[in-house]
Amino acid sequence: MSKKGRVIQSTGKWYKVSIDGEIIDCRLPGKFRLDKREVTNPVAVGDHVSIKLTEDGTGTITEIFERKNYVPRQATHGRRGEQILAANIDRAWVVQSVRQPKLSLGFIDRFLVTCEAYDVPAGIIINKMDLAKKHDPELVDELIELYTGLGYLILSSSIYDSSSIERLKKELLHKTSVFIGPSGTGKTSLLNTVEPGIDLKTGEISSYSQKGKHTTTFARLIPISGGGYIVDTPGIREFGLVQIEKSELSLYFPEMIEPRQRCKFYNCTHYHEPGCGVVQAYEDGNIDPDRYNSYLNMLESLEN
Ligand SMILES: Nc1nc2c(ncn2[C@@H]2O[C@H](COP(=O)(O)OP(=O)(O)OP(=O)(O)O)[C@@H](O)[C@H]2O)c(=O)[nH]1
Ligand SMILES: [Mg+2]
Ligand SMILES: [Zn+2]
Repeated sequence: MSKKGRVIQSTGKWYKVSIDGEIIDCRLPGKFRLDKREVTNPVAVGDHVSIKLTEDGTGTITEIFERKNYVPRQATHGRRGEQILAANIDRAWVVQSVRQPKLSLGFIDRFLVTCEAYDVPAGIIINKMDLAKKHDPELVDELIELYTGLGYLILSSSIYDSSSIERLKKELLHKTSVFIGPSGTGKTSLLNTVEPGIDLKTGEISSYSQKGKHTTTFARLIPISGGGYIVDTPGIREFGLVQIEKSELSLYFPEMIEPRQRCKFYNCTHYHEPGCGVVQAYEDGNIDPDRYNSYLNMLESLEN
């Protein structure tokens, strides 16, 4: 008998598929692995699938339905292709902490570019605001102004500040959301606070490196009360940018869309070329220096 469900967890060979609330452990036939060479995981958390039940109570995935969208990152460990972090997502959140571990603007911008390129609405969470010191509050205010101006949703939060949790909860309701960020920024803690009772494992920060210890080890889709789902993902050190044409990178920076139309060369990379509208906009103070710096770092990392 064939049934439709949603993949809520994937751990190597086995996939947990939720079918009207019932969870079935499923296998994936080898042919799906051969079909899609460019991705390292043919089925991802959030995928809608058909399964066939087997006699022992497990199942076999027989069909993967077309994805509305997905969040990819460049595969790590020298593997070619991309890894799908989560599929069929209404909003992908990059979770950073103001301290422990320290904030990475490069991570945020690579994440946002990827979301732009893959049509995933993005949001930014700056967590652990209770640990803010010295100039941190002003810095976060500046980030909120910058990214809001670019059209992104950005929230500051602390698991000890209930109003920030209520604000976040409102954005998560009736949506499938995913939390992505470095280890230790509080992705799982936020989820536990938004949805008390699920009691997922969280981990200490290493006092030596001030980084997380990779407590969450596999992505998992969790239903939230009132409606909606959150995908908690394992911490990632770097958010590897997927392959994008160098001359197209600026299409994924909202503030460059208009000025790039004034570039003298159609394949301008907005770096060394004469008559560049983007460099002009930067020199006129209309593009934030940190964002332009992120752009140049990404440009350098791309192959073509
Ligand atoms: N002070 C403070 N600590 C927090 C906050 N959120 C999380 N933490 C702490 O940060 C540590 C790491 O939290 P986790 O939720 O495990 O972080 P994670 O992002 O899920 O980490 P990985 O699963 O390794 O990717 C835990 O000790 C949490 O208690 C916060 O808002 N403020
Ligand atoms: Mg976690
Ligand atoms: Zn240009």
